[in-house]
Amino acid sequence: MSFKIPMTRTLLGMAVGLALSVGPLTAQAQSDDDVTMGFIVKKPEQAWFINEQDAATKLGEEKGFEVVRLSGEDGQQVLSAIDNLHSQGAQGFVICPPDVRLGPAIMHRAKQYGMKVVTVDDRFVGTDGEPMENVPHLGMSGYKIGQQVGNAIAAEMERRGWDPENVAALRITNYELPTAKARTDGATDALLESGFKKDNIFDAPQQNTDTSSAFAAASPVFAKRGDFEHWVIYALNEESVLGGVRASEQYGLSADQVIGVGINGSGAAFAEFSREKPTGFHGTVAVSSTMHGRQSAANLYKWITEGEKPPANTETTGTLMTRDNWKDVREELGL
Ligand code: FCA
Repeated sequence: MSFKIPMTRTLLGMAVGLALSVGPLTAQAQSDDDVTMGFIVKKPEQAWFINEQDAATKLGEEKGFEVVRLSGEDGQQVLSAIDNLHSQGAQGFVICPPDVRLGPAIMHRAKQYGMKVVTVDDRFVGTDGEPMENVPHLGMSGYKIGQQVGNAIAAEMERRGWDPENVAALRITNYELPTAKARTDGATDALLESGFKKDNIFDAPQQNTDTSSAFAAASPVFAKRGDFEHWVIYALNEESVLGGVRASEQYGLSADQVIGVGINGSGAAFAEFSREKPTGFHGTVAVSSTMHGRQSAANLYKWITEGEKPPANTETTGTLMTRDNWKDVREELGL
């Protein structure tokens, strides 16, 4: 008699366990209150990524799932972050990888743990050099946003009455990252269409996607091309454009000689617009990092709980933000 109750419990437990592992609905799904996901970012100190992680965490609080915020500044760190997530019982993670070519290695590790993966901002590239279409992605529509940058620069050049013959462009490039190339290509094409001189575009290849790598890349270009009085500056993001603008200042160019237009619309731009005097940082195409963080986490949550795989690729758009309208745009985009 005395063994009956524990026996029943064991059988019940087995039945539940079985249903969870092989039941038609539950094979993919989890009960809502035990979902844990990671949110791994390549640059945890940058405002863009802090905001994305904040937005995902907030959604988790609303919906009742846990978000573990992790840094993945190189391949080794990403793989340990995945191990760490596994030990915390996570069912998947959102990631902006430090190098898109790590995609296959990251997916290999995630598969070992049965984790679901979605990328945000920087899309994995497979061994064939093509985007990994089977990993759901959400990111900027890089080329279009780049065109917005180019158009904004062209409009400001016209407003200032600059003659394109005498204007140089500092193009800070990162061709290892496809979204970065798409963005600077879009800006270049828009500038050329507006009548910008192709020969006046000078490249500054940066090693990373931050301000210091852009500063280091930009300085020698200004030093070599002292013959130009007017400069425009563009790059994959505002952090990098700011590096270019700081280098132009160090070289002795003033705010009215420089038109820098970035991309992101994060704390880095707000700090610049809040300065008492304008700088060469004219504007930035703002994209909602809040939406990127929230939506990618929502997509993964739905995949974990309902078994619905997110769309292969979601592309987001941007709005030009300048010293004049930045507070309004910030509010509109929920930043
Ligand atoms: C890349 C850039 C970030 C941000 C993001 C959307 O990861 O490095 O600054 O622009 O895309």
